[in-house]
Amino acid sequence: MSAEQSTVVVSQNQGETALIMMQNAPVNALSKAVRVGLIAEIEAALNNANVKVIVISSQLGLFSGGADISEFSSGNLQPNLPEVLDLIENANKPVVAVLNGPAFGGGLELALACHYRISFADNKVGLPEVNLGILPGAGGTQRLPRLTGVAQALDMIVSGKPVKAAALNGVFDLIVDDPAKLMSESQAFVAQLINDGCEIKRVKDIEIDTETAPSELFSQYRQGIAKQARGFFSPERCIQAVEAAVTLPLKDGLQKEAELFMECMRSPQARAQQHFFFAEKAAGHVSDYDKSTPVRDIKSVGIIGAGTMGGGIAMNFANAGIPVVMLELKAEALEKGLGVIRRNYENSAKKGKLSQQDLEDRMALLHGTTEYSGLADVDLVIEAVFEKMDVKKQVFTQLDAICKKGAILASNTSTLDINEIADCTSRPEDVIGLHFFSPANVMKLLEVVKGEKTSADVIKTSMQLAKKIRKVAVLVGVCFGFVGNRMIEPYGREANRMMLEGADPEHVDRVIYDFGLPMGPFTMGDMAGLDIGYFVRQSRKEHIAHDPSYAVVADRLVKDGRAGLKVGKGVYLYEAGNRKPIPDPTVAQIAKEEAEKLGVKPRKHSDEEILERCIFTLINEGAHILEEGIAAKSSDIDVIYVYGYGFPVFRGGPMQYADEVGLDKVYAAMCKYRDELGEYGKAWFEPAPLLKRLAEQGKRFADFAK
Ligand code: 3H9
Repeated sequence: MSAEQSTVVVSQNQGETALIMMQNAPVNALSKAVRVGLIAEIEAALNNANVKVIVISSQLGLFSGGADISEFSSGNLQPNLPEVLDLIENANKPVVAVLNGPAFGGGLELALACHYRISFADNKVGLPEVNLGILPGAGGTQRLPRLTGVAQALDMIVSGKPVKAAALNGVFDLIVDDPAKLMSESQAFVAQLINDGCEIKRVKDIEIDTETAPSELFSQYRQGIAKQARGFFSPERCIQAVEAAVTLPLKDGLQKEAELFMECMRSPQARAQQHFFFAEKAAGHVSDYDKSTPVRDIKSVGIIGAGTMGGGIAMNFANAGIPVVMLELKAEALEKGLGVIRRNYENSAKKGKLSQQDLEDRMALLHGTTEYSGLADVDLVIEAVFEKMDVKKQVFTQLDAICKKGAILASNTSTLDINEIADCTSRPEDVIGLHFFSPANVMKLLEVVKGEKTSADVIKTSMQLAKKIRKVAVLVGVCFGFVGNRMIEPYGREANRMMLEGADPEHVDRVIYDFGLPMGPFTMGDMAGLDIGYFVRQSRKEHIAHDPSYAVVADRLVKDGRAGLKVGKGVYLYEAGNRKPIPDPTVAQIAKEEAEKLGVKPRKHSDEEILERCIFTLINEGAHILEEGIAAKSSDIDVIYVYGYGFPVFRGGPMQYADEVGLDKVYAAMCKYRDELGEYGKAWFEPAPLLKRLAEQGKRFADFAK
């Protein structure tokens, strides 16, 4: 492509300056067309005797979002970004990057290869490649430490977190306070540069003072991130790349960076994390509404229930500046709820995450009422009352009578039928499920549950509102437990059944923890309270009655008063004030007794069996959910599992994990356990028809569209 043909990179000469502008909407991803365009425009400027300085900037609101991630899987990478940056660094005329907006990944690397950099103070820059399972592969790991110092570069590259330009020492030659003056001050900078004889400052000529980067710096850093980097492949490679920057000249360091980059790029984790990047964006692409669908104005929110859940939900809205009215019928409960919220904010303030002023501002947005009439004027009500259909129906009948026309009536139910709830009102089109995850002020996930009659504008409003309160919303359909809790059921069931078959709970938990979840099913059950699961099983007896072994050990523990962490004993024992689970041989004894009563034979469980029985049955349920249309796409399930259940992002979510393992293997394992585990196997291991079909066709869940 010639310079004239490129539309994503344009250039104009202003006196002795060639101004090269990127305009590849939406984020100036450095796609092949941009790379070709940049090369063409830079070469044209270098060949133009009238041009003394080259400026690279952007026509869009941001400088660049980095390499085009969608190109990684196509392999269509020539000319590659390092080639473009080589051309820039070796140019015999000064090249100035003017960052008129955020620069991430390859976008920042492009700027680092230039001879001068200009930005405004509050602009955000970063190298977030680690979040995609890779590392900065266009010189970022070599050039950033040379400019800003090893410690800051290491932290930016390994954490992936952006920083303000003004906080990035040594990188910018000019920082402008007022973004509106960026271009005029850049022009003055360039004029001065020309006046001073166009000196070229190449980062490759900077040598790192090795004394600033002793080996302890790296070992301490490794130790410091060990917990959060557990299971991840790329953080360690990021560190190795920066280590190379300290000891090697730029050319060799770039070679090392390229090797490590390719090692990461070829890893399943890179595929998983890049899948997840697009999965999260795709969750917002919903076919139930379009651009023309109106959005309701949500200026105030009512919340019914000031307990843990209601309080957590309320905080989300207060944090976003939206006033909240909280309803509790008893003044005491209301006071208590508001007190808990204040204490939560105070804890944040103590940790320095919130100023005293912000704390007071947020509390001022929270009002209480003990009467339904207090909710008459709000635009959205979310109920977080006891999880029982009768109770929910009473609440919605009252809301129907009280709330103004056009108000959205939402339930935070985690399991119950939204259609049944909606039908007890005269306005089922205004009713929707907004399923927050506990703790609701912390967890990023929101399952938005559409009923049969929920109107498109209510769905659209809910999805947009989720963004405003900084949640990741996934739209799902109605069924027991929706997506997340429905899929967790077989996972917990298998863990319990294996305990009955003689597996040690700590063995099961260890396998799941090693797979990458924050904790295993038994530790999770104890934390949530074993009585919660017991209660759900009581309400679903007809669905599990055919399996007399279903969670019998857990049932017995609850009946024996072992409800989990909160009472100091559940599957594990706990010392007062300590959350560390202590294995208890009594539980194995209980399991043995129950197994004997039921005639369940003891079985030796390999790590592989534990993992497959817990995770593949969860995936199999996901396949049902997908085919039933409860989730619109497999990537939506992945988003729910990563944000709602701590499924490791380096596996991309359960459906991506299945696609990576191969659906033929998942299918074969389901068949194996179905055939091996007798009646129990027949009851619970029948592969979902969709899993079978896709496996036979050699396809992936990601290929499935309803
Ligand atoms: C890299 O640079 C590697 C190099 O080191 C080495 C190379 C050799 N590519 O988030 P938004 C899409 S790796 C392709 O809603 P915002 C996104 O999917 C890259 N597409 O906008 C969405 O599509 P859709 C390192 C991209 O304004 C649309 O653009 N860089 C890319 O809220 C709008 O996105 C990163 O990791 C991309 N790089 O936020 C930065 N980025 O409309 C990743 C976005 O179909 N990107 N899209 O859903 C971001 O963090 C944010 O998108 C950004 C803009 C802050 C830039």
